[in-house]
Amino acid sequence: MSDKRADQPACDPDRGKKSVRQSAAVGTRDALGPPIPSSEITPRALYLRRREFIGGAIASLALGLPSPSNAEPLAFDKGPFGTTEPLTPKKDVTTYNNFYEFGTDKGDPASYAGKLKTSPWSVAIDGLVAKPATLALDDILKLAPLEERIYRLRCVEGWSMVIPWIGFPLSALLARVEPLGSAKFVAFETLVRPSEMPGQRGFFQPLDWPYREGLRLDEAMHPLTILAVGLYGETLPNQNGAPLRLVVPWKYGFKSIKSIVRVSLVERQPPTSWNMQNPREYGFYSNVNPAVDHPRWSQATERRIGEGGLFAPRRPTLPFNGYGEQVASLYAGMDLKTYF
Ligand SMILES: Nc1nc2c(c(=O)[nH]1)N[C@H]1C(S)=C(S)[C@@H](COP(=O)(O)O)O[C@H]1N2
Ligand SMILES: [Mo]
Repeated sequence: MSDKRADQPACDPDRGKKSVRQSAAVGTRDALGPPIPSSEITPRALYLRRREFIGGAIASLALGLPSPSNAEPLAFDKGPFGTTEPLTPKKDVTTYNNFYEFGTDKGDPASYAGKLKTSPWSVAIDGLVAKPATLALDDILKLAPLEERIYRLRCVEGWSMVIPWIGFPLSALLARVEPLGSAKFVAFETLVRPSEMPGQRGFFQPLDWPYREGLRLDEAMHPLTILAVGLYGETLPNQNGAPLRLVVPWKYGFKSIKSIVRVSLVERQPPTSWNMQNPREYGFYSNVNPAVDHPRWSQATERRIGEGGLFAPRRPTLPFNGYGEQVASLYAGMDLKTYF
């Protein structure tokens, strides 16, 4: 790794403060309206296929602009583990982002990700599996019913949000390829496409591409771990990782890798992007832990985005981001200061 990258204050709490939306309004569950039963909705695949023909495409072609939103409604049921905390306003969820493939400022993903072509899309699932497969997004969507999961997202930079994701358990995708007994970890990769991802072009490259993440197999199989295809009832905006991204709510946000094109079952702990970039600052496990500070800042508290901006009181950060009841047993007997 070059010194240039090691010195870069990449996942930095001060980065992008200028673009924090100081929204007073706070979303609620009611803003979404009641979930519509799946049986009353056109098959999901149809929605996603329609995006190729209509969506925002015609309007943006006519105006010569990148489409601000190709969002299409999704059919879903209410899933387990949802928090009842107020939702972070959609505007914040979709304009204050980390997605370094599009740039390092918080506003860059919303500005530049509109040009990413997310259809067609397929995911290669390989490695230590009985049935390796390359699955088109439509086939992935048939693996399990979509659920809404309202999760807290805690970024290692010291901010958090509450996001109503739409997705399904990662375990359903893994079951499809039948992991072998020798598989102990799951590795994930994001798309590399410099022509559509300005952060992958030019002189300064903050990370080695592809963006890589990984989980232990038991973490990957845990029912809290989902692949998200939507938020706020609609398909994912590109800046949030369309068309398919991981969400692991008890870990720092950088584990929740976006725009996934490859999932590999492996025997050994796989290399992961932020750990490669700075192993002293970013561990493989990266479970949210108020008792283990980042070398350059405390992790004891967090700022909830949308709650009165920089002047709102910080909240205490909870062990495992408040999901300890579900996941603490995965780490029984492990020293979480060593395995941070
Ligand atoms: N491919 C990719 N995935 C990524 C990132 C990234 O830069 N590239 N940033 C991560 C970080 S640091 C966070 S906090 C979350 C942010 O997700 P959101 O923008 O949907 O809130 O995405 C994670 N997934
Ligand atoms: Mo993050």
